[in-house]
Amino acid sequence: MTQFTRRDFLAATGAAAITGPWVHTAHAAEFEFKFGTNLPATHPLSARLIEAAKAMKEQTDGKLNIRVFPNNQLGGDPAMFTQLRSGALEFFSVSGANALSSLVPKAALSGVGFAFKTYDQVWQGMDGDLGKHIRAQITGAGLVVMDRIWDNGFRQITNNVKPIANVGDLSGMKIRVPIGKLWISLFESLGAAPSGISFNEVYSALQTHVVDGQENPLAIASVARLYEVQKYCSLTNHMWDGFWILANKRAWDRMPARIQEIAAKNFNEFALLQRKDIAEMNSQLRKALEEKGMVFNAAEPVSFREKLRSSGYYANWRKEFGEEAWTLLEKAAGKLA
Ligand code: X2X
Repeated sequence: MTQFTRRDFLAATGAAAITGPWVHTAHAAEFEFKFGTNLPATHPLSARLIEAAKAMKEQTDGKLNIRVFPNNQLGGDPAMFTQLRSGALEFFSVSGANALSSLVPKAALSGVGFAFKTYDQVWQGMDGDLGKHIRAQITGAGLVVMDRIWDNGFRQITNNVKPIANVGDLSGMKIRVPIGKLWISLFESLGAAPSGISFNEVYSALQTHVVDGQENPLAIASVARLYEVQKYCSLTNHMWDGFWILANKRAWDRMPARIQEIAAKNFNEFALLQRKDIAEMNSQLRKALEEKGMVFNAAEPVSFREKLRSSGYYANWRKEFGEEAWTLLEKAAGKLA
C-alpha cells in the first residue's frame, strides 16, 4: 500500500501556490504537544486547560496545538511526572505537595497543614513572594513553571466510618493521601493511618475498602463521584492545595519567544477563571452532595492544630524547609507555631 504523505502533497500541488485560511487546518501544527492531568474533563482544571489550549491554537494560527489528556489517561501522577521529565509528555499539572515534591521538596511548602485560612492569604502568598520562592526551586530543578498556580481548593475529609469532629475521631483511621512526604507526615501526626495512593486508584481503593477515607476538595468529591463510595464529609479545611502548570524544558525551548509568550499568557489568564470556578463550586457543592446522600459536619480546627504543634509536625517541617521558606509561608498564612 502506498501512503500519500505531506511531502507528496506539497510536491503535487506546489507548496508556494498554497494560500488561504484552509491551509492551517490542512497542515499538522508546528508544535504538537500533550498535556496530562489527573482530573476528569468536567473538573475546572481540565475544562479550563482545554479552553486555554484552544485559545493558544487560535492565537498562534494553528502553530501550537496542545492536546489535553484528562483523567489520568496517560497514567497516574508518578508516571506522568516521569514522562514530563523525560520529554515523553510536554505539559503536566501537579500539586506541589504531590509527585513534584519528590524532585523539588520545597514545592510542598504551600501544603503545610492548617496554614492558610482564607483565599486572600492563599493568593497573596502564591501570587507574591511565597510563590516566587517556590517557582525558583522548580526552575532550578530544570522544569518550566507558569507564574500563576491553578486552584485545587481547601481539602476536606470523607470516610465511611464516622464524622470527624475533632482530631481524636481520626485516630487509627485508614486514609488515602496523595503520594508525598508532607501528606503522610500530616496524617501520621494527626494520629491517622495514611497510605500514599495515586489518584487514578482512589475510587477503587475506597470501593474495595483498602482504605476507609480520603481527603480532597468538594469539587473533586463531586466530579470524581466519590460520593458513590463515601458516606461522611467533614469540613476540616486542613490544607490548601493548588496545581502548578509545568512544561518540559526542552519542549518549551523549542518554541520561539512569541509562541512561548502566547502560551504563558493564556495559562496565566485562564488560571484566574479557573480559580473563580473552584471557589464557586466549593461554596455551593455541599447541598448537591447532601442530596446524593453524603452526611456533612463542620470540624473544629483547634484540636487538630494543637496536635500538630505537640507532635512536632511544625517544628520538623520548619527545619526541613529552612528559615527563609518558613518565614515566607508565615508572612502569607500567619504564625504557625
Ligand atoms: O490526588 C489528589 O488527591 C489530587 C487530585 O487532589 C491531587 O492531585 C493532589
